[in-house]
Amino acid sequence: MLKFYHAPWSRSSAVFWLIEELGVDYEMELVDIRGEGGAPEEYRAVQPNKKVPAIEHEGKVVTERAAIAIYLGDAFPRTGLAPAIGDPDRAAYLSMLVYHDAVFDPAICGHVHGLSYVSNDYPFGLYDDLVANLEHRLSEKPYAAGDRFTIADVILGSGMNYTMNVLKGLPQKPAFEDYVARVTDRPAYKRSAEKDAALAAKVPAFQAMFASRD
Ligand SMILES: N[C@@H](CCC(=O)N[C@@H](CS)C(=O)NCC(=O)O)C(=O)O
Repeated sequence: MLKFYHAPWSRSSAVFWLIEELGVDYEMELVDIRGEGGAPEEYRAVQPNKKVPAIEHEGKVVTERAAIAIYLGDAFPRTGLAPAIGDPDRAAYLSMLVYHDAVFDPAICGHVHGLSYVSNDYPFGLYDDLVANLEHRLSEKPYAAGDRFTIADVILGSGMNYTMNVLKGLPQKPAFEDYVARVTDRPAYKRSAEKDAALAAKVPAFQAMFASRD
């Protein structure tokens, strides 16, 4: 049985969506990353930086969201959401999936936190280059890997949805809005979002946050 280490409304929510897309049986272990002192120290034995997501499958632990997404797509190929080796879409699929976590995620964080740098300072390059690249790609083709929905869209769609609509770290460009609307209009996304919101409602940090807004 697949074990999924998760914290609601976090980067592991993309893996939650992915698991719903794949329709695999799993057991969820909630990790309290928002309590006093962060995730419990014992969790470091699973994820060395105490971050979610992580998975355990057939006795092996996989960490880092991009690796988890690639692993799950290859381990559960039935849905065809991971272009296999030899498939012409695999190059763009892997490139965009890893681009999200290696470039998009850190460049957005740097931008939101006011980090000023030149491209060579960090491996993820410039925020403006990222925005231009995404706008170009998503104006040309409907999905991250081209003409079909793949697991790269779960990762990129999840990240863009959050950063554009919640974090406000990505401009509301028509190509971005259309893309996010397209990829989140899937039953698996809606199922995972509903379950994740129910889990988030039980997290004291979110309860306090919402109470303070009332
Ligand atoms: N590089 C990690 C990043 C994951 C990550 O940043 N997770 C955050 C949640 S959004 C976390 O677990 N934070 C808890 C902490 O840092 O203590 C991955 O891609 O899996």
